[in-house]
Amino acid sequence: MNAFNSNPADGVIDPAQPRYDWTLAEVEALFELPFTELVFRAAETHRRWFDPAELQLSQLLSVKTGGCPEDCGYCSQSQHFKTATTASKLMDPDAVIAQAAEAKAGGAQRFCMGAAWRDVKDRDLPKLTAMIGGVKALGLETCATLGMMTVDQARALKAAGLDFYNHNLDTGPDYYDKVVTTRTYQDRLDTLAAVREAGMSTCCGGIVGMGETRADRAGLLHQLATLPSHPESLPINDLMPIPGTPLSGSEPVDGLEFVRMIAVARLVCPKSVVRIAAGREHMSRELQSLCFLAGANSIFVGARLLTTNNPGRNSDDALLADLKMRPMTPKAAVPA
Ligand code: SAM
Ligand code: DTB
Ligand code: SF4
Repeated sequence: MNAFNSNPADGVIDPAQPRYDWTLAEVEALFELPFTELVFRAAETHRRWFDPAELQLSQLLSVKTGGCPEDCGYCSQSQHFKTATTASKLMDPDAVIAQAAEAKAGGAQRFCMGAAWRDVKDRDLPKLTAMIGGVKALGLETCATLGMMTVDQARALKAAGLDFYNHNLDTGPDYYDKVVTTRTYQDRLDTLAAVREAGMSTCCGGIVGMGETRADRAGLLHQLATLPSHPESLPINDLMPIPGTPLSGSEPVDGLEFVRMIAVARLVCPKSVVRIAAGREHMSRELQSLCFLAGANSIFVGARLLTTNNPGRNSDDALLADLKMRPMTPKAAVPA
C-alpha cells in the first residue's frame, strides 16, 4: 500500500500532511537519515503538493541600502562593520516600480523589496505603500523585508498590496546570540506574529554556514515547523561571506549538508515554497539540481541579490532548460 493512500483508521499517518507538533528530536532524526532515503522522502512529499518540474522565480531589490543599526554578523549593511557597501536613502516609488517592471519583463514572478532598517517607521509608510501598490499592479507577487513591524503597519502594507513579509529567524535559538545581539529571537517571533495577525503570508527561514552545528540547523527548522502556521515561503540562505563582517571567515557548509537542510525543510513544512536564497553564486549546477530534487521550488533570479552577486539570467535559463523545468504556474503555490 502506498503510504499516501493510507487510511488514518489503519493507524498509518500520511507523512505529507502538515504537522505542527514536531519535536526537536524528530527533526534531528530526519537529518540523520541515509542521504538517499532523506532525499527520496522529501521528493515524495514535494510531489504531493507541487509540480516538481516547476520553480517560482523571484527577484530582489534593495530599496534602502546600508547604514543599518543592527549588528547581524553576516550582513554587509550593518553600520557596526566596515564593508564595501555604501549607504543610500529609501528609493522613490517610481524607480522601484520601474525596476519591478524590468524584472517582470525578464520573467520574474515575485518581487521582494528589502530595506536595511531595524524597524519600519510610520513616516516611511506613504512611500512604501506607493511602491508596493505599484509593484502589485504589475501583476507580480509582492514581498518586503523591512525589519520589525507592528500589526497596524502590517495592515497598512497588506492593504497596499503586500502579499508576503520576509522576516527570518536566521538560525536556531541556541546559536542566535552568536550572530545578532541588537534584537532577540523573541523580537523576531513577535514581528512574525504581527504579520500573521494582519492576515499576511509569512516568508521566514534562515542561513547556514555561519559556524552553527547541525543541531542548530535542526533547531531553526523545528522553530519554523512549530509556528502557529508554517511560513508560506521558506528561504534557505547559504552564507555569502562579506569581507569586514565577523562571520565572513566561517567554515563553509558542505553541499550535501545544504541539500539535507532543504530536504528536512520540505519534510517539516510540506506545503511551503522552499527557496534556495543566497549562495547559488557558489553552487554547482549539480548541487542546485539536487536541491530541486530534495524539494526546493524557488530561486532568486537576476544578477544581484540585495548587495551581492547572483547567477545571471543566461546561466539560470540554461539550467532550467537542461533540467526541463519551468516557471511555476501561480495556482501551484498553495497556502500552507
Ligand atoms: N533589515 C531587514 C531584516 O533583517 O529584517 C531585511 C533585510 S535582510 C538583508 C534579509 C535576510 O537576508 C536576513 O535575515 C538574512 O537571513 C539574509 N542575509 C543577509 N545577508 C546575508 C548574507 N551575507 N548571506 C546570506 N544571507 C544573508
Ligand atoms: C532571504 O532570506 N534572503 C534574501 C531575501 N530573503 C531578502 C536576501 C539575501 C541577501 C544576501 C546578501 C546580500 O545580497 O546582501
Ligand atoms: Fe540590518 Fe537586516 Fe542586515 Fe540585520 S540583516 S544588519 S537588520 S539589514
